[in-house]
Amino acid sequence: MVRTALAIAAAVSAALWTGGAATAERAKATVECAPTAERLVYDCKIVLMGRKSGQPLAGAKLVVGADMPSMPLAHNVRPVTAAPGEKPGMYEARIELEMHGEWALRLDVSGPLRDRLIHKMHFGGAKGAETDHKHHMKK
Ligand SMILES: [Cu+2]
Repeated sequence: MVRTALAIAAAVSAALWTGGAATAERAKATVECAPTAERLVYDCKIVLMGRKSGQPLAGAKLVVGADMPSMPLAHNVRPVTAAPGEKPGMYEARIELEMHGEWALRLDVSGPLRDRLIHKMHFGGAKGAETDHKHHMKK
């Protein structure tokens, strides 16, 4: 019985060791989103780079989600898979938001490395008092 307990302890420390050794490269991103002709639809250009190397991160799978930090659970924007852009490390995604305001884009990166980046940015408001609100039904 003692022997079993020792074996389990050894397995746990091995697992911790593997996790602790993860000094792998992470990702960083620049994001630019431009309005389209369609309301609340934006074309986003994302550049992925290695955080340490600064080198473009080509051949990644990038999934872009969006949420409003100020409104937890209020929105349900479907994540979209970005398409490769003009140059290595560039990606393009068309996102459809539900209202103007501050959004947090969630960039899920996989392929050459795995990472999740949260990128906060403000959308819309060019006309000032935008009151369009798909989910807030009270008027
Ligand atoms: Cu909202």
